[in-house]
Amino acid sequence: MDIGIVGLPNSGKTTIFNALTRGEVEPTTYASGRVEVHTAVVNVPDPRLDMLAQLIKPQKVTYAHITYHDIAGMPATSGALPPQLLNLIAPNDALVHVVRCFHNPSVPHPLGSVDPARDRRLLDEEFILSDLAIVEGRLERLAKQKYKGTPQEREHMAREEALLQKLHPVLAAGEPLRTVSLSEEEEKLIRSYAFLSLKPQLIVFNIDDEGDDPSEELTPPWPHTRGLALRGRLEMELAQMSPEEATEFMEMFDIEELGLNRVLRVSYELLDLISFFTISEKEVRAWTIRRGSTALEAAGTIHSDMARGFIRAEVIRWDELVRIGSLAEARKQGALRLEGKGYVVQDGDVLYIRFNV
Ligand SMILES: Nc1nc2c(ncn2[C@@H]2O[C@H](COP(=O)(O)OP(=O)(O)OP(=O)(O)O)[C@@H](O)[C@H]2O)c(=O)[nH]1
Ligand SMILES: [Mg+2]
Repeated sequence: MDIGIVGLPNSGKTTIFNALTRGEVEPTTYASGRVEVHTAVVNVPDPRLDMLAQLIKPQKVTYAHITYHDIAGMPATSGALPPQLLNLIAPNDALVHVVRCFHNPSVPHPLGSVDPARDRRLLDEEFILSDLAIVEGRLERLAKQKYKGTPQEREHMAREEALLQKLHPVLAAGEPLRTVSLSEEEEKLIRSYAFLSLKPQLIVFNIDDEGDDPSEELTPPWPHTRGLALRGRLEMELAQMSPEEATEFMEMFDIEELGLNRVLRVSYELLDLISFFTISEKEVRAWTIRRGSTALEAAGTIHSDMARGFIRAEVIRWDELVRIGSLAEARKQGALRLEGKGYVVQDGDVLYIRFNV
């Protein structure tokens, strides 16, 4: 899964990126204005996987992971987003939108003052306008093309046009596409446009060490939108400490949970993701899928052959397996359930896929 970190210049994107990835990219003290991106892969900590690994003692333990991209170069004034920037934001599954709340006279704000409500709105409006331009461009082209092509192509274009006409007034009213509830089929129809205002968004309010949490007040009530406050600079320092130092520091500042773990947890909720596990002597591994995915889809996540030759899945909850001690023993006791293609995988399931290719 890919998450893009976006925000106005000097909002603290690189600082938050470092906090989330334990990275050491130099945060700049001036708006760079250059379009650039830093990327890092982060393991998703999972005590359930740790316990399975203790039990099985495999050669290798593989955590689920999230790839974060720190995307710099957002213009601070409204206007069309440069295509180069759009191309970097569009492929992400979700966005972390960093909003500056911290005060620091040595870090200039591109608009001259710290105003998180305004900044939050500004960037969301950019995304909405960018989507609106795509919708309008496409509607114009469809109007010219719709009498061309095979009946099938025409039918497809008619459906697309109807959907875009439904989305247009939403964007024109300044609302993001996240507020529209779309059927699976509708989602598919517009997937290739990678609309920015459709992406699930986690708004990170980057607050001072002593700042209050403004997230409740400033997070818009949109679906697939969450807000949380992070003390960016402090979290970056924490992420770069040894675990012992960090624990001591967290006690001192009364911090219950590292920001990077909070962000991971909320990202999973926001994207409606769950984990399942596979185990063997070689590897104990966590996988990420959307809630509601079937055993067949889970198999496809592991390997396309497994989905193609799917016979059945043997399933057991992770804690049940830890209690029993091994897959072989669970099988003997009849504790492994046999499930077919359509079984809806549950968070924490251990799957053993039987397949034949
Ligand atoms: N006091 C304080 N300063 C911060 C905080 N977060 C970032 N800064 C400082 O603000 C400056 C800019 O931070 P960056 O993380 O580089 O911001 P950015 O959004 O990546 O900036 P660009 O990439 O240039 O758009 C740096 O000097 C940071 O040290 C914070 O939470 N508190
Ligand atoms: Mg930066």
